[in-house]
Amino acid sequence: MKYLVLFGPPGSGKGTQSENIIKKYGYGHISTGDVLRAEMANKTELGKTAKDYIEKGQLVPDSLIIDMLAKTLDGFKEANGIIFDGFPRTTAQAVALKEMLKARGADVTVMLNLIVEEQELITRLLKRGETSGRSDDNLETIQKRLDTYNSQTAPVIDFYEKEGKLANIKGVGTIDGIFALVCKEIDAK
Ligand code: B4P
Repeated sequence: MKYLVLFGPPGSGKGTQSENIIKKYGYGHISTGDVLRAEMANKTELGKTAKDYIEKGQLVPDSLIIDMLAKTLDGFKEANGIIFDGFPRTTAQAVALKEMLKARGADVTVMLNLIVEEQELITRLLKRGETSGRSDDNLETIQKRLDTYNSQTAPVIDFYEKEGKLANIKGVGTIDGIFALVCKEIDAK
């Protein structure tokens, strides 16, 4: 069973590449962003709390995310592999994931780090905002999300580098071309 961490700044293509991985490998998929948006749409307590953070371009507190993930993880007992999409986003989340998997006799297989420069990210997210209806896909919030990424999320790269799990992938080019690089890394593990 492979455990993939799909990582990168907002708009780097984590959700896009996850769809391709699911189609080809049939892995289970946990997108913390998707789960939070579903909670927001259903107006649950978690959704209402998350909305305040997401609309400010901030991260939802670690304790809420870790609790939410632990509940979701146990739903995937029969999968061939699992993709963590948009999680972990802080070093505390990375440590919690390591502990959660260790308790199941497992560990992260590889962290796929999609590298895309900032101007391209802004262009993509503004374009997505034209149709996504997402309240965080506007220029002001995108810039805050990028700042949050640089200060709180980018250090997670060092965590996985020290673990010997980091695979850097150029996230610019055609979606199929990037997917070929992603597959190469998955198949090598
Ligand atoms: P997420 O839902 O994870 O979303 P994202 O980072 O905005 O986007 P992603 O990288 O998946 O980009 P996509 O494939 O769609 O997070 C949203 C918010 O939720 C966060 O800001 C945070 O507040 C909260 N949150 C989520 N997880 C959390 C956690 N663990 N802890 C705390 N808070 C958390 O691609 C973007 C666009 O680019 C798409 O329109 C796509 O079509 C396009 N695109 C993709 N690949 C392309 C390519 N190669 N060329 C051109 N365009 C491309």
